[in-house]
Amino acid sequence: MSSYQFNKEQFKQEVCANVKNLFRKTISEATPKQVFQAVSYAVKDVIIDEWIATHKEYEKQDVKTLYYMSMEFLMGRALGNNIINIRSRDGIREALDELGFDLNVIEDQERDPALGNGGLGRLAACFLDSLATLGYPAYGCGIRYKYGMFKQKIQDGYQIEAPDDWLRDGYPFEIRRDEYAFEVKFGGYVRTEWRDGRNHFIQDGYQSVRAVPYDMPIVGYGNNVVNTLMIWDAEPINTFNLDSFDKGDYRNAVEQENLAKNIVEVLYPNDNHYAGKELRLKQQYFFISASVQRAIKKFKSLHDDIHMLPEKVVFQMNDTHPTVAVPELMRILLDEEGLEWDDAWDITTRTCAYTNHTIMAEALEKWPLELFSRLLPRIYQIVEEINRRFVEQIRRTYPGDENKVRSMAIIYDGQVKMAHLAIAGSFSVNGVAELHTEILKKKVLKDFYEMTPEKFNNKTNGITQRRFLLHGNELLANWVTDKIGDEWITDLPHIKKLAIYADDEKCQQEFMNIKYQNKIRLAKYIKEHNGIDVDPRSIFDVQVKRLHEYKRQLLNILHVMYLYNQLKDNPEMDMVPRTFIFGAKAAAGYKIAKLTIKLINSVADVINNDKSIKGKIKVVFIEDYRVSNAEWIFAAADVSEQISTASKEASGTGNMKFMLNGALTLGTMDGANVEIVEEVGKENAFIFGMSSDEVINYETNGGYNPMDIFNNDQDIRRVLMQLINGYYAPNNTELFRDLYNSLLNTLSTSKADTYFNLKDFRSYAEAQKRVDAAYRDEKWWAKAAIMNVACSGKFTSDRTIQQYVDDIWHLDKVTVDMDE
Ligand code: DL6
Repeated sequence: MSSYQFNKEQFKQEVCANVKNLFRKTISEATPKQVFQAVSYAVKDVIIDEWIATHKEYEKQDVKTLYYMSMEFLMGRALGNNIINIRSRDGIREALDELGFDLNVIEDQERDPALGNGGLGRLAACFLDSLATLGYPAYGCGIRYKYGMFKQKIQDGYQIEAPDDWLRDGYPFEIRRDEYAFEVKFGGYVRTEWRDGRNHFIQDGYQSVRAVPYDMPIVGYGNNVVNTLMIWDAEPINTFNLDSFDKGDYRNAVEQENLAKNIVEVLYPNDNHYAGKELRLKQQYFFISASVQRAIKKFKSLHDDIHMLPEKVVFQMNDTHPTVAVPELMRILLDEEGLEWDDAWDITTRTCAYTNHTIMAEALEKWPLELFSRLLPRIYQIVEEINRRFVEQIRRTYPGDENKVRSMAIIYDGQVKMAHLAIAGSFSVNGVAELHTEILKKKVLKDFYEMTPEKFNNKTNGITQRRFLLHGNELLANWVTDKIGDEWITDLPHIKKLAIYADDEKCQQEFMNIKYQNKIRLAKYIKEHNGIDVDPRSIFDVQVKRLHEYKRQLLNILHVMYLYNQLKDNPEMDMVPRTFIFGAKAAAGYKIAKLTIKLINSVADVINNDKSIKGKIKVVFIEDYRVSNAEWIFAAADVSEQISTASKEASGTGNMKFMLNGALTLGTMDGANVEIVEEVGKENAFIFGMSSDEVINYETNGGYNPMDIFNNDQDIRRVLMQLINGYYAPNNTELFRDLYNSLLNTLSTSKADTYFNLKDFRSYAEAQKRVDAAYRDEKWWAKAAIMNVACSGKFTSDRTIQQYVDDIWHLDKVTVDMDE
């Protein structure tokens, strides 16, 4: 347990001194923003000692270290989380009170570090929290994007993207580590030199950048352990390249400067979609080369024999984005360490492991050979050789079966297939939920699974309860602790003990009252941000996640339109008032997704302003959905919409956050929903729709004809007609034509209703009816909600991390004692 003893007076003094030193002000003159900075530095002061001690301990014990490589870390705000993890929230709240500030207001000053798009990046952040809390030596390796995930503004119902200048006021928790800067080379050509009895491969005529890491502390909960997230910034090698000027090579000097500036400029805002941009490949190689170099340098500072690398280092590749780690490690082992190929390959394939996060074909990274070889000439040579040997292995395993080569080769059809490279170069390949892993094995990666079944394993995702309950929902967290003690904070399965209270009427009331308070908090937020009055006694029915066709926000809003039609036909219809809440960012270039946002807002406009329905339905689109407002949204939700087309959502993690906060899942049997239902029981959720087998069956046999449904179901037909008759866009009847076409247009070459919205519509509407009926029975609902919280134990990222450690990483736990 933490030996840090919070001292209120000392803390207050430090905050005042920071305000003075940073801003030349007294505390009473300081703005909340300035106090945020001052408090953050005071907290960092505590963290720093533990950070130093942790790394000393790691060195002393010569630990095996994980490098979790990810293009994305969706960290969310650090201050509140750090305060919780050093276990000083009450003390700091009191200290700030005495200084005349409210901790919530101060926390609210921090810009969300949003260096990620959605699930994949947030998972990485949860993993770092769990690694530190469990005491495992680990680095996160990523990019210090100047602009993170864009800020979303809604104007006239449309999404507008604004830059996320998160570093504008400086970020108090980061530390620049100039001493760990590395050079990363791009382009040029490779020449060979025979020296010392072997060929040396030398990259010439290249452009390069200097990668400089910024370290961020990752604070374990109450255990003195502080790990590091290293995010890389890029700088020109020489800011003013005199040498180039002298040679008249002005162009090259400017290009190197631009390269450095561009590389870390912005996070690509695509989720589950590969855009194939050259700059993206540069970003990938940039942070991977720097991270691998740093890992090797650190390893060599402690060990003489490079063959020991797999015993001391493991690289986990978060999706295929970091896959150049495989050839980059090979390059270092071959070219810098002078190893033979077989030796280098053995070390590499015992060091690298790969996590797959999607089966969506459009997310698969395939780099054109021309681009890949031009940008990374030496890496390309190595990939060619990896491929040559891998194809030989395929042919040896399946003599005469060229189909296997076609489906498994790393280089094929003029492209480098990153998933194939990742699998060939890794000792472990995992999916992120049981169903997802089964689909990988049986379908998407079937050939690889058959050839090397021992590599494949499942690691169902998880979330950190410390952010998503302890921090995000203080009322419920305190209630849980009152009932069962606080072990759940570091051992979530303990929360099962709550089950005995599920039938207790007093507890049910307490629980529902907490939910009600959280709904009031969210209703206020909605009033402030959207100007919409919502009734906290209505059912809060929430779908917050990235906007993607497979996640089917369209199905949700079509159902709202249908419900509204019913109400219009029969204004006295008996229904529990419902507030449909959406929050979603769409990739800037994803037209149909952006149009869906516009549709949601247009439907909201019509429905929210229709007095005749007496407020029975409200529709709210929360602008700029992000980690910080997500915490409030989960806390206030009654219904968790997890309605992706079965087989498409690899896991989902929002589903787990809702469950932990006592929302009931309304969902398909997809991703981790399957496991949620296994834990809580089908009777405590609302399940609908086709199974993944049914979906895959349709897909293999050419889809289905949505026109049949259109022609036979009058309610659906009416809703669809409203997309093109100006019902929700009186001034532009064609506005939603593309959405209509995406569902029905059988004349176009692309298939209609790829994601089976219409096919699942009736089953969804029927499940929604069950929600309505169930909510009327307050006791039943309270019991089911408590059962959801009680059964959420499996979904902690602490469990996921422990499984990675046991099956893949084999790290040792370290304890850090501050009293030594
Ligand atoms: O594993 C984290 C998260 C899953 O929960 C989601 O189901 C999945 O869609 C997401 N995958 C990606 C893939 N991105 N790319 N490329 O974000 O991963």
